[in-house]
Amino acid sequence: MRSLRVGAAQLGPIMRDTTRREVVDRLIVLMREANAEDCGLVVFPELALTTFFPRWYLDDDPQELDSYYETQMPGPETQRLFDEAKALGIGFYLGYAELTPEGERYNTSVLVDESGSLVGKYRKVHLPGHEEHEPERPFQHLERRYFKEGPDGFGVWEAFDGIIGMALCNDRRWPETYRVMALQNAEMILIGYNTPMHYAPDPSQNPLQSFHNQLVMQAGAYQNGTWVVGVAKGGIEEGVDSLAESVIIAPSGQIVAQATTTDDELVVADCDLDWCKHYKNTLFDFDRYRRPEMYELITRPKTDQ
Ligand code: ING
Repeated sequence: MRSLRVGAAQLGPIMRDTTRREVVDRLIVLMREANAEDCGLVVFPELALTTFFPRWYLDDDPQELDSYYETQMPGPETQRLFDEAKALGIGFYLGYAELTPEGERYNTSVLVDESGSLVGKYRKVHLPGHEEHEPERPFQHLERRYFKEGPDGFGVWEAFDGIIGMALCNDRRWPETYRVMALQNAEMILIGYNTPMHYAPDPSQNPLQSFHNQLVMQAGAYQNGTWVVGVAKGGIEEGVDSLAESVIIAPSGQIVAQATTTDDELVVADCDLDWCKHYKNTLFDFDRYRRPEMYELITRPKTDQ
């Protein structure tokens, strides 16, 4: 049985003046805890190195804006996280803000295997929020101003004796995210998130944040026969209350482990990657029901009606 013990490493708030060093210290504490519980993989949140800076309009302080991005991964502040992982023989997923040498800015995650090698990189496709400063909002959500949409779509990588996919936050709300990776045989999809409880465009959704969070990831897992690991940066961060409830979900759609605090918390589960076959070889047998010509037939616009 291909069993992978996964640690979902939820983070509590990271404040504006929290240093990278303080954050990496917290990540290493969680990584060591995961190692002590024999995890092979530890999953950190989206934008795990800094406060969720898209909540502010920062054009008047470009230096502060740039301070939230990493120009190297690993870089001077994160090398010791990679070193610790290699020393412990544990892999990890890390979300962070990426500034490329060409000056492109992405909301990015990397997958690092147990040998400390960088296996894969993903750049967020679904950027929520808005492009221009909207001062009437209680807080901004300027991901569409501070990041560019990832140009590569969704990929999967062979690692941890399985096929691992990556996504970020808003991606988890879109069914295509899971399906595109499942069509590449994903067996586990890792998703870090920062989700404010208040959704300014439609506050009627506020009381449903927890429900929607579970709904989309449980459906994504079940309808694609894949594990889904959702990891929050939660709690009240610079006055904004963000959803925690990090979760590990089986290919059946069942929640097998969930965070109970809004702070740094490790959630551990043994994930049998062969469980995926129970769904990929029966109900959701894509070779049988999603042959390309069937897909084309189903998705073709119905012009003849
Ligand atoms: N955050 C949020 C998310 O999709 C959001 C944006 C908040 C959408 C609240 C809906 C409700 O979870 C990110 N970073 O994508």
